[in-house]
Amino acid sequence: MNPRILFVKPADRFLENEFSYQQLGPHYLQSYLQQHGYESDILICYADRSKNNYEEVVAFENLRMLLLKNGSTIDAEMNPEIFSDYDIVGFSVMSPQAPDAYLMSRYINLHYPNVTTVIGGSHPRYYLSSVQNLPREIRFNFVVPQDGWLPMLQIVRGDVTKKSYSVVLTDSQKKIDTYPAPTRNKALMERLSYEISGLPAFHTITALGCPFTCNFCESGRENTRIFSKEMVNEDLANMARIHEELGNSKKALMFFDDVGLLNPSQVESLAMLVSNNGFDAWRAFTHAYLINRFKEKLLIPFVTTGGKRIGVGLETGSQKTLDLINKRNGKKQFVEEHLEAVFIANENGIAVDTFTMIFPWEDESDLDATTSMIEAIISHPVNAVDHLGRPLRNYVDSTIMSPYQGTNFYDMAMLGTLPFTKIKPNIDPGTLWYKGHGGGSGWPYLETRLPREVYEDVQKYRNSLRSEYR
Ligand code: B12
Ligand code: SF4
Repeated sequence: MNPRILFVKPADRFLENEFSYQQLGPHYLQSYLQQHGYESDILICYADRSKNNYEEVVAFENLRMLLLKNGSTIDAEMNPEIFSDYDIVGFSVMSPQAPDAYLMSRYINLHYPNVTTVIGGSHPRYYLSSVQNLPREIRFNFVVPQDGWLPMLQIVRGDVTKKSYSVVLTDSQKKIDTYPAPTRNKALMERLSYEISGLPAFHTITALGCPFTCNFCESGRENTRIFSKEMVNEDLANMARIHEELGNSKKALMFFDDVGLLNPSQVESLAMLVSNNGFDAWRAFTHAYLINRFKEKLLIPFVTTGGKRIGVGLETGSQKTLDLINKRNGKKQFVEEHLEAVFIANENGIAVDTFTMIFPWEDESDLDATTSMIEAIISHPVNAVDHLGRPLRNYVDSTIMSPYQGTNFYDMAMLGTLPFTKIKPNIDPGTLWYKGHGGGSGWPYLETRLPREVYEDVQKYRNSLRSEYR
């Protein structure tokens, strides 16, 4: 008999809205196992926001669960006894979700020691040694730091055995173009509430990794790997079908790739998939350097197939900080070029979602430079309207940089070469987030150039400039 398998997405207590985007990792693994004859369920945990303490207290009492079973859905108070219904429980974990994942593994180890536990996702990828060395009562049987497809199949087939310690299964395929499209569950997607250009939107990705090398970002060290065009097409068709089943007469799509618009021929190919599947609006990320380099050649195929917004990491208006970030693989990138890229997009009828950060070495003049850049962007007109007839507006996002393990800035901080900065040792992964409630950020620092309050006041001001809609 096949084992009973459950994937768990732990709660995101710090997020403003837990149902903007779905966490896709378990859905890629679910369809892959299905292809090999194994069914599985997915448990989406989320904070019970009617409880006052849900943010600080990591406990079952302030959690709810959405259980997606084959053909049925249960939405109820969290009941950890549910784990006894399964033989294998696999957690998909990003760093801020780690405390919740540990709460559940502790419970399973105590009450159901026969259940096999697995942890995968970006937390074990970048914090492998701390996950591998968790105290016995929290320990996972298997730790999967890289690709999950083959290790999960090995576990399910019983090709690998549990030990008294955490067994690490590392697999990193050069190519990912044979994997199936992720599962798409209507009951979950019905709850998602993200809009692009006034239309309901779902998201997907077409590639992993990034060709650029920003020092604050883990993806800067990951090779770019691309899913097959057929697989992406199938995924888009599945999403389009669910939009229709939900009665969304017009529909939008977002590509969450690290860098989604890479070059003109790749954008043309994506644009074709978007329009063939009947999407009315779409959004993707790109790099300012690519807009400056390719201009209309990059943007026209996007905009003529409903492309309305692009997300671009501008990071800072301070040239000193931009130089330190290494935004362009060792080559100089100027702040003026970033602004120019925004204006080129705006003239072509595309609104820009600009991401900026506050860096712990910045003084008042660095902060002022970024604030001025943001003010110029937010007041710049976009040459188009959205699907509700409103003028399209640029958007700004101001976060405080968090040096995650797996980034060059983290390594520099450890070596003491990151100016004015000391980060907390043995940091609680639950505080590792840079965008959450009220647009605020976690605080991983022991020392910074200016006091925390100064940075947070600037962040609040910048975020107050955001437009009401996107
Ligand atoms: C889309 C996205 C989001 C979306 C959706 C969340 C999601 N996880 O899908 C949103 C906007 C909500 C989001 C939020 C955040 N994100 Co984000 N996000 C991404 C992004 C761009 C794509 C995720 C994705 O779909 N990947 C595709 C799937 C196939 O990859 P995967 O999830 O890693 O799964 C594979 C393996 O990890 C493994 N695996 C995954 N789960 C499991 C489970 C088991 C049992 C097994 C065996 C294997 C396994 O198998 C899969 C196939 O190989 C990634 C970067 C990237 N390219 O991965 C960043 C990324 C995951 N995000 C990151 C961060 C920092 C955040 C935030 C903290 C930002 C913030 N707000 O402060 C929050 C955290 C939210 C949370 N859940 O706690 C970091 C994570 C760093 C870390 N140490 O965990 C990443 C790596 C980006 C980066 N380079 O900085 N994110
Ligand atoms: S910040 Fe963006 S462009 Fe830079 S390495 Fe990360 S994903 Fe790539």
